[in-house]
Amino acid sequence: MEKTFVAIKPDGVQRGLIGKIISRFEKKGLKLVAMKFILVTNELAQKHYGEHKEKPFFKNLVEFITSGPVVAMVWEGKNAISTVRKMMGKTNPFDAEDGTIRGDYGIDIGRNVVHGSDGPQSAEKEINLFFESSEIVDWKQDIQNWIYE
Ligand code: D4T
Repeated sequence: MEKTFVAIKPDGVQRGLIGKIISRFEKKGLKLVAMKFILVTNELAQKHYGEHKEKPFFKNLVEFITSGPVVAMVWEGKNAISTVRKMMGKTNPFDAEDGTIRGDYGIDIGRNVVHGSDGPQSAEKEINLFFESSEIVDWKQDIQNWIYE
């Protein structure tokens, strides 16, 4: 099954949205396989957002993601990467549909509440950046027959 990296950003944590966001992924049927509550270091932020290094918003982005605790997670399931992206909605909450996380909880592109990997390569890179392989929990979700045909 596919794995994806998901983070609740400092704005989501500060606004008390951790439970609500995790609950959405649980209810969807995705399986949580790793989770930790951390402060992202400047070095980790630079690596995570490396592709945006030349962008004008890069400095603010790094300042923001290192400004307070983050919930880092790995979720697993069929098409987990695109499922999470769909559930998050468009990058800019203004464009995100109602019913998506960013559509329901965000206003500003620089405070878009959650992150989710945008493809298999970034998922692998981000999972390895935030987690040791020993931190990924291999477990059987007993209700799986009621989620998958
Ligand atoms: P993340 O990576 O946070 O899940 O967002 P996306 O994958 O949906 O979008 P992204 O990589 O294009 O942007 C990364 C991050 O930068 C912020 N951002 C983006 C910003 O502050 N100003 C901007 O103009 C853009 C494009 C929001 C998300």
